[in-house]
Amino acid sequence: MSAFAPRADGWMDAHWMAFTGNREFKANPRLLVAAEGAYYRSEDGRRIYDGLSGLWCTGLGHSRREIVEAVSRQVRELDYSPAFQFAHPLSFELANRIVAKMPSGLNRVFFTGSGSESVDTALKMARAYWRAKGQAGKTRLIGRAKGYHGVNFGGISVGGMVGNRKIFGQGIEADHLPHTQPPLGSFFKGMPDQGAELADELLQLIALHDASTIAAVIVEPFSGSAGVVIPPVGYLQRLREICTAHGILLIFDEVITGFGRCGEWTGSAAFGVTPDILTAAKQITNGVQPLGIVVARQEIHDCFMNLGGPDYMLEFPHGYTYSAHPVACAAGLASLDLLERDEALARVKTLAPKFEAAVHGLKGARHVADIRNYGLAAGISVAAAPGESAKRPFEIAMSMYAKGYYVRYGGDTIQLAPPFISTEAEIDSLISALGDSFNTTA
Ligand code: PXG
Ligand code: PLP
Repeated sequence: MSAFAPRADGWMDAHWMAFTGNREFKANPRLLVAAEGAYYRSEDGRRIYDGLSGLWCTGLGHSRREIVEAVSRQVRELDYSPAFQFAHPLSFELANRIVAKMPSGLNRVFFTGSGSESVDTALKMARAYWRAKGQAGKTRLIGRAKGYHGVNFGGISVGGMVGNRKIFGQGIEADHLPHTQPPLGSFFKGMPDQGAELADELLQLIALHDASTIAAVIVEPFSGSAGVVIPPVGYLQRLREICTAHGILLIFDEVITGFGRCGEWTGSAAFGVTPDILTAAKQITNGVQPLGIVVARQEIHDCFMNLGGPDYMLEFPHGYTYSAHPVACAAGLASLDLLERDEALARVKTLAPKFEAAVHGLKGARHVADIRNYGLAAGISVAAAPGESAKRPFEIAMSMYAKGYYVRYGGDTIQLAPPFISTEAEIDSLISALGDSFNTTA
C-alpha cells in the first residue's frame, strides 16, 4: 500500500498531470499503487486488468522478476554515466541486440529517452543528412493527418492530431498526407483492402513543393493514438516506392508498433516495407525505464562519419543527458531476453485472430460506430453524443474502471492493447465487460 494516502487538503494540486483532465481527475482520483502480470492494484484495493499495457508499453506484464533484478543490479553498479564522450558497455550490447531485430540494412542505433525525443532526433537526422550530402534545401517534412509523433515541436509539426497542435502556434516547415482511416461503419478486420491509392497523394505534395525541398516522410506503420488506423494493403509499399523514386527519406515511427505489438519485431517486418529510419520506445524496456531509439541505415550514419575534419570533433551535434542511460539499457536487455524467452511474438500471433474475432463481436453494441484492429491492438469508434464527441468514450472508460478494467479513451475512440501474456479468457472478459459498458452508456 502506498505510504501516501490521498487527502482532501489540496495534496493533489501541485502535480499538473500530463494529458489528463486535471479538474475531473482530482475530483475523482484513480490511483494505481501496485502491479503484477496483467493487473494493477488500485488504491482502493481492487484488481484492474491492464487493457492498454500501460500506455502501449508493458506487453510482457508488470513486475517481471528478470527486469526488476537487472535494473536493481545496474542501479547499484553504475547508476549513471555521462552520455557524451564517455560510455558504458551495456549500450553497445543493447545496440547490437536491437540491430538483430531490425529490418535488414537498419543497423545504426541512436539512443534517446522517449518516443517524442526519438521523433525529433529522426527529423533532425534527416535534415542534417541531406545537408551533409550537399542538398541543404531539402528541409521540408511530410507527416500525415491523424499522425501522432509525440509532443515536441518537430513531432507536433509533422503530427496530425489537431488538438495537440493548435494551441501552440507555429511549428516547423511541414505538410501532411491525408489519413487512411476508412469511413465509419467499414468494420474492416485487419488491413483494409481499399485505400492504397491514398499514398499517391504524396505525388501531389511533391508536385507542390518539389522533391528538392523535401527531406523526409514520416508515418506510423499503424497509427495508435488516432484510434488505431491500419494501413490499407499496398499503401506503405506505394509510399516506399514514391520516396525512393524521388530521393526522400522514409521514416517509420514504430513507438507503438515496434517490439511485438504487431506479432513481429517491427511493423516494418509485419507490413513488409523497410524505411530508411525507424523510431521506437515504450516496449523496448517493457515500460520499466524511459528509453527511445532511432535506427538508421548505415549509409545515413556513414555520411556523417565521412564529413571530414579532426576525428575528435562531433559528427552529429545532438543527444540527451539520458541518451543510453545505463539503467534503461539494463531494462532493455532484460526485456529483449524476455520477449525472446516468452516467445512473445508467437504469442501475439496466436492471440491476434482470437482478439480480432472477440473485438469485432462488439459490432452491433450501442454507440459502436467502427472497429479497427491489427495484432494485439484495436480502436473502437464511439458514435458522438450530440455536441460532445469525447464524452461517451470517457464515460465508457470510467464504467470499465469501475468494473476492474483499464482501457484508454481518446478523441472519439476506445483503444485496447492487451498484454501479450493475456489469456484468451482475459481477453473475452475484457470484451464482454466493454460490450456491457457500451450498452449501458446513455
Ligand atoms: N510516436 C508514436 C507513434 C507514439 O505512439 C510517441 C511518438 C511519443 O512517445 P513518448 O514516449 O514521448 O510519449 C508515441 C506515443 C495512446 C498513447 O493512448 C500513445 C502514445 C503515448 C501515450 C498514449 O494512444 N504514443
Ligand atoms: N535545459 C538545460 C538548461 C540544460 O542544461 C539541459 C541539459 O544539459 C537541457 C535543457 C536538456 O536536457 P536533456 O539532456 O535531459 O534533454
